[in-house]
Amino acid sequence: MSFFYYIFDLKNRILNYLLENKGNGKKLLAVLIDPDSVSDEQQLADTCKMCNEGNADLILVGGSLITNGFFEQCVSLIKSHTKIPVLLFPGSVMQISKDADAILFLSLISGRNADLLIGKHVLSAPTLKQSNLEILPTGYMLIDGGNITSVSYISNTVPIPADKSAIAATTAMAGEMLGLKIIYMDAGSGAQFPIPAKLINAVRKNVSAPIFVGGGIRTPEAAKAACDAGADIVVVGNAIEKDPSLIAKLVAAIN
Ligand code: 1GP
Repeated sequence: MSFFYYIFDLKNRILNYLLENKGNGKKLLAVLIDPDSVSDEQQLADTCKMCNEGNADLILVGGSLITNGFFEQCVSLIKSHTKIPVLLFPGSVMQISKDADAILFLSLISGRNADLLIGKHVLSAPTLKQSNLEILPTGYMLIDGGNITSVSYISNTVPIPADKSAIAATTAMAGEMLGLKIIYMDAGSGAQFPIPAKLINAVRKNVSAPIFVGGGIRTPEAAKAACDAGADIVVVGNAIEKDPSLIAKLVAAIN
């Protein structure tokens, strides 16, 4: 490997990690930490410990609405407790921390809210350019999970109906054609139902980008079903907040 390739490789460290695991058929677990749900530093340290012991692959940090002003401190504390890559999953332009490894640079392609397709990106671009964060251009797609979630309310967009696989597939295809490197399908945190296998599979058949699937996944069986349908990375937040010992069971189930 040439020196220049090596430099290029470092710049795309997380994307290459996702692509490599996708190529090897290894499924990944991403634990979502919502700073608003963290009550104190000890709870955060305990969650990180469970991520380490349970062999979680990625940690996502973010939330639709953060009211406790704990975001920056939360990211730096997580980094001090674990070597697992930390990816920002921002609900707003205020959720940027230079301490993370990468940012899911989300374009909400299931919606028609111009601000979330390009507007917020313009505002955050100068800050991101100056940071060392790896930028992961991500097509973010909300899928109806049976209830109105914070993300659909705050984003002021209508999710794709869960039985409209063709709409989801063509939306993901268009996102990939626009150059987005990752597709993230989300039923929203606390969704009543996770995204159906049929819809995940329709997207899988039509895009080669790594696919994140999250929202309403509460059991190892549901995580495995998402992976069997074509997800490369499953994201679990709420269920792990309630029972961090689930991490190890989720990792065991998907591989
Ligand atoms: C939400 O995909 C994540 O954006 C995780 O959802 O909290 O329901 O696991 P849950």
